[in-house]
Amino acid sequence: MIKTRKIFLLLFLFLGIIGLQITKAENGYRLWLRYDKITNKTLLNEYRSQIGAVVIQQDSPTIEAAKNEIKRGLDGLLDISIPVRPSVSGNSDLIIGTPNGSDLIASLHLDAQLRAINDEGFLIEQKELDGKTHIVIAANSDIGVLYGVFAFLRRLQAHKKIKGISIQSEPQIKHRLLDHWDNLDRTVERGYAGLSLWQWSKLPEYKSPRYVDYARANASIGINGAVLNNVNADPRILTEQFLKKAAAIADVFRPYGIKVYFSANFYAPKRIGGLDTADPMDPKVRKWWKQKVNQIYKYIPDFGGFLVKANSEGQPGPADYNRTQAQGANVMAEALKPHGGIVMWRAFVYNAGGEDRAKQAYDKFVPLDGKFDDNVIVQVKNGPIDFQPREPFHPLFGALKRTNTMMELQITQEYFGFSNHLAYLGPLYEEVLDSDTYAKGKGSVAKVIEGQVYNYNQTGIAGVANTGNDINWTGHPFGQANWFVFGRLAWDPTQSSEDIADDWIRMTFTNNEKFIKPVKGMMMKSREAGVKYREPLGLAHLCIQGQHYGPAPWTKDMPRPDWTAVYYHRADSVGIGFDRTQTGSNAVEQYNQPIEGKFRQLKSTPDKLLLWFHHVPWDYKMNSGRTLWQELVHQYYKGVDMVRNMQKTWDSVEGLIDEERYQHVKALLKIQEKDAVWWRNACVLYFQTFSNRPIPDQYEKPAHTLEYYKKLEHTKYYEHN
Ligand code: BDP
Repeated sequence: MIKTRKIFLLLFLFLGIIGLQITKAENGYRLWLRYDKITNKTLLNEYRSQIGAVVIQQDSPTIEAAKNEIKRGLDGLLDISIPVRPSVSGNSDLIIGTPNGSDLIASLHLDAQLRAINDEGFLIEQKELDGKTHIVIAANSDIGVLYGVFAFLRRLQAHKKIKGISIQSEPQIKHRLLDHWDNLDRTVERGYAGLSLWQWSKLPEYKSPRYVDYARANASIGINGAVLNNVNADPRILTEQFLKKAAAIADVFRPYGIKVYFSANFYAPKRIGGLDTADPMDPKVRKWWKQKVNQIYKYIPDFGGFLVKANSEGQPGPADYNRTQAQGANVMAEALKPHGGIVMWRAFVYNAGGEDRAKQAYDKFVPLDGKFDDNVIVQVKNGPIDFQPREPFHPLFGALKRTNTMMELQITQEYFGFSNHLAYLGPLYEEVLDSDTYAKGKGSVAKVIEGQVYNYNQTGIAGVANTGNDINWTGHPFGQANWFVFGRLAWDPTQSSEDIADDWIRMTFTNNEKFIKPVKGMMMKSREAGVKYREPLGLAHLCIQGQHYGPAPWTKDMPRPDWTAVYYHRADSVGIGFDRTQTGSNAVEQYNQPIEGKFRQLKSTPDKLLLWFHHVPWDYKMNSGRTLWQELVHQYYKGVDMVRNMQKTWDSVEGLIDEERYQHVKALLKIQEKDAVWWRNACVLYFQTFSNRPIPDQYEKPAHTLEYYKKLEHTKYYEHN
């Protein structure tokens, strides 16, 4: 009896330990930089035999960061204390450095290979030295070394072979930034993961350790800049008081290759400078910007520059003085130029009651081509309206031949269910980057922003951040994937978002194929699901105005027509959709042939953009054989089904990862399912009032009336969830 009890006890203990191993509590703080011990014994031994020591012969704050990271990573993954030494150990080692800083690296004959990559690039190569096989991480600069270290650790985290390794990698885009829409009071515009990371009231004295982890995360995916404050900019960020605080943040970021930028308010010369004008052609104003910029560089010697939202959604700008956008941008560019700083001038400019909002940025900026200084980059959102779940690519990509043009993507899920919904945005980013502009024959949007089409001397890409002070940084555990994929694509836009998802899952959750395969499948479909239950077939902006979470396709009578839903969908008894052909706004003319021709014709417009470009009759026969009305209903129902399938997928992986994150995602998927049904029912019932056609019998009937859904608009999104 006693014996059996003992056996049971031992068994319980054993199971307990196993359970603990699998379900070790995870709060998501470590993001994708978890360096837990590799549990696959063979692989572990292989790695251990391939990396006896780390050899570093040089020093600098960035090399120090690389050293700390590689040690932290290897100690964790290999579960040993890896020696870091200035000379080879006699075994197989990992040799890290630049030819200028390390004689060892200089002796390895990597010159030709290093010449072939740019300053931020790196090589990871296997090399023989005195009969031993070593792995070398080499770069032209210290920051390249750090990027190489992160790339190497990523391979180990993803259990990839390192035998015979040979990698050359360099960023294709120069400025790779996160734009934080963070206010100085720490609220975050369109932020759904808590308060701003920047603790302004404690700076510069207290530098939260979180700033280092933020910098590590960014450096690990190649992000090299952060705009600290909201584009709807508080001019006080430019006062000395805040410069001191921002300088403290910049000091923390510097070793990680991250430059600090500010959103600048165009009226700063008036609001904080005491001038009576902000006219960019006024000599006093020009002098003010010069002095202000000089002052900034005293505090932050490697300051990156300004991001500016001007004459848009109530922000001041040069038009207030009858000056052009270029004149506005150049006054700041002129001040920044001697210091090497840049201006990212947003093309997100549109007037109330003007022409089709989708046309306005192109119409405003194309005539200014060539008028911007060469350290200005015009920053263009991925689509012509505003970060909708699906838009065609912005026609400004490829239209500016003599003006640097960069892209702005949204990582925060303003139109994608905030941090409540799972939407992997990699496929959205990939879709726009891969679109052919035909600016100079076939060639993608990515090539334009890489500067390969028109030889831009400054290139850039920015993502509106989804970070906040939530313990897991992004609210939804899968929100981290959007930060990750943004950085990876910014480094190299030709990568596949699916491969990046694969890396992310392995690093963030597990290398267990039983988990990876279904979860990757779920991620890859999640953006499309979000499109279908919200705005299928090229519809846009059907959300509740202001907050943008739930559906309100009936919205009209707002102060600005282009802030209403009816402006975008134009449903009537004949059909639905925005006619952007010659019979409508003719926005299609802004695209190059053959894209223009394709979008102009109903027949050749892809279903997914149909109602973006055409007003289509309800009985129009779609490619599927369904009528437009039936197809619209089908898409909405399909969107909900896809979310239900995501739930099933998630249920099927229970036990394969930690309980904490598993349950978190499960609960959020429940909310997402409820919301998807809400979107579907509200939209289908509303559009039915125009189509006057039935919801086919095979579909579940909406649980409530249209009136019910209309009322939900007036409760806060967090009340009815
Ligand atoms: C819109 C957001 C608004 C931003 C604006 C922008 O709703 O909060 O200020 O974009 O990009 O989508 O300036």
